[in-house]
Amino acid sequence: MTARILIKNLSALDDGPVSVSGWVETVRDQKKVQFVVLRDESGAVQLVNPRNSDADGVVIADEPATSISSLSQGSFVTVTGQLKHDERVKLGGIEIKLAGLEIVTLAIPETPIAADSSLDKRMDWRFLDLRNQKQNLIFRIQTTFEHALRTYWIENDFIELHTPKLMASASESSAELFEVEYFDTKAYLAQSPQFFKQMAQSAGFGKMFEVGPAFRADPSFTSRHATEFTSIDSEISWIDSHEDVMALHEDLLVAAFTAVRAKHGDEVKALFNVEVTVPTKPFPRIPLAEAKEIVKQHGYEVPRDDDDMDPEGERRIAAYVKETYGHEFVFLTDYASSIRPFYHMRHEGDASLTNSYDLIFNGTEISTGAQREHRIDVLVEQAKEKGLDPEELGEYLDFFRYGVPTHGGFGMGLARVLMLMLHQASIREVTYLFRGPTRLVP
Ligand code: AMO
Repeated sequence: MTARILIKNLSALDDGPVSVSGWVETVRDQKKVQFVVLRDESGAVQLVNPRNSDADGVVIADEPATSISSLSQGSFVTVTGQLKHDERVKLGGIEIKLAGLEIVTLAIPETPIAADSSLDKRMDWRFLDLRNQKQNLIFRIQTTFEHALRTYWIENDFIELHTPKLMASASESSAELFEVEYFDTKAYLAQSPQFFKQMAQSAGFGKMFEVGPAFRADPSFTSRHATEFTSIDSEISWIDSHEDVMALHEDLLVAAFTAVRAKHGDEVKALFNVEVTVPTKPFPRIPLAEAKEIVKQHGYEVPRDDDDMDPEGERRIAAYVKETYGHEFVFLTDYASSIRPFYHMRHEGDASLTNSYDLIFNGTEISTGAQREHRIDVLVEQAKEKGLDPEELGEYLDFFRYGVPTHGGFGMGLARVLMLMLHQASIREVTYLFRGPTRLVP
């Protein structure tokens, strides 16, 4: 295989012979001249083929003219020709005068989706939907984002782990749990690496991270829930409180947003009309009770007083933070113990509150983090209080019985971050292949 020239790199070449590959976006098959717009993952270029005529001026059916006439939108081709810089060409100021055209595969002419197709229809034909430039950019941004997180983790001595996704019990709550047959017993799909990332602390790993799948049997059809999503998890030992987890979280997001802005900021502006802003540290922090009070003063009452912030409340507090501090992120802290899992550490002296937070970005939750309870007696009490049978927690409790440092961490939905960064209306737009209650294909 010879090295392929990406279309975006053509403009840096001098006029002369080139060969490029891609798929056909449009064909204008005119009598005297044929135009093809060819696209690859990096951009598009115009191909031109002036048609030959005989002595009487009758157009001849020669090559590559005949092949061009047979081209349908979406066909994959490799072309050779003469690259020419010409300022008059609207598409990038270059064109390729065709010498040869090899049709690799001809596409069925009727494309099943169009730009105005419904989201669901586009999901049915996801591989065609993804040929669009904006979609392509989303996944390049995802790559840069993850790479920057990994660079941070690796430079700071974190260990990357791949924890099992088949489990003997629930990892978050018995609701939203997928059960699978496992030989002559049952297994459950991991809702989070929660227990195993805590185990790494007892194993003496100090600092760990994982980017991997998480499953939730959530039957809802909201724009921010999927039944399978990529979870970004990190857990660290020897913390004083959830403040240390938030500081790590800030560092990671600053590193990742810096990388995305540097590499894709201009393209994001051009294609999505969105400015990628690198957040400043420290991110604003507001205790949850105070946040509810603020939105109430601004005319919105969160439905149930003892409950979590609802989506409208999240939007309202984010709008307040944006206006007051000019920040797109806010940590809501000190959640009530009643709405947090048993493994969250509670405040010293006030067991009704936890050392925990949710991170809101552009109006929606992207993450939950906390200091974990590491004292076995307190942990068992908290589990019992939540109606959990310590027996069922099995070896999870052993991690604490055999010694564990103070620790904490967070879980963050990758698609949530991308959706909010790019101001997309649905998590489906930024998930390569979305899984929901009624979607298992493609
Ligand atoms: P939590 O359940 O809040 O916490 O999940 C953490 C983050 O994961 C993302 N997320 C989802 N994304 C898409 N679809 C879903 N159905 C979905 N559910 C969750 C969100 C959410 O903020 N173990 C804890 C984390 C921890 O304490 O370390 C946990 O899983 O972005």
